[in-house]
Amino acid sequence: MRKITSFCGLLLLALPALGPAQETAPAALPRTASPDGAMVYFLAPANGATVTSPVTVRFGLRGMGVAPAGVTTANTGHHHLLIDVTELPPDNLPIPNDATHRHFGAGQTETELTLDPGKHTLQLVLGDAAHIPHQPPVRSEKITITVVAK
Ligand SMILES: [Cu+2]
Repeated sequence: MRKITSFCGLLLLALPALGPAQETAPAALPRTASPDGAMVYFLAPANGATVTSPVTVRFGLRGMGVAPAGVTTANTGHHHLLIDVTELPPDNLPIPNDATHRHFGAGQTETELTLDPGKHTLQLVLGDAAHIPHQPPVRSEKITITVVAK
């Protein structure tokens, strides 16, 4: 009898704690601040350019520094190149890592892209040590290029 009573007491203590926790969304991941005026942009190709594949893409960054993924030095990040992405990934989660969301986690500032002939869009997003966009996000304009056969 005594055992049952104390078990019930534990349940009563535990239930109120479980209730609200189930209703709240998962805790937001910590964001890394970006400084005022930070900007990322394409050094090449130019918006509207007609190019042949492979395309040399050069990333520019102003007001911040490039650091490999995992480095938490203030005001640094690494480049991410979004290829033909119509909907930006969420700013509060790590940027997806797939064929259309390329990570340059070694601190690279350019790449050679193989693209099919046709129109393509490119956009850069800086990510922090954990691949999460900064707060506020540091994103380039989305550029459109036309790839033609050689
Ligand atoms: Cu990344």
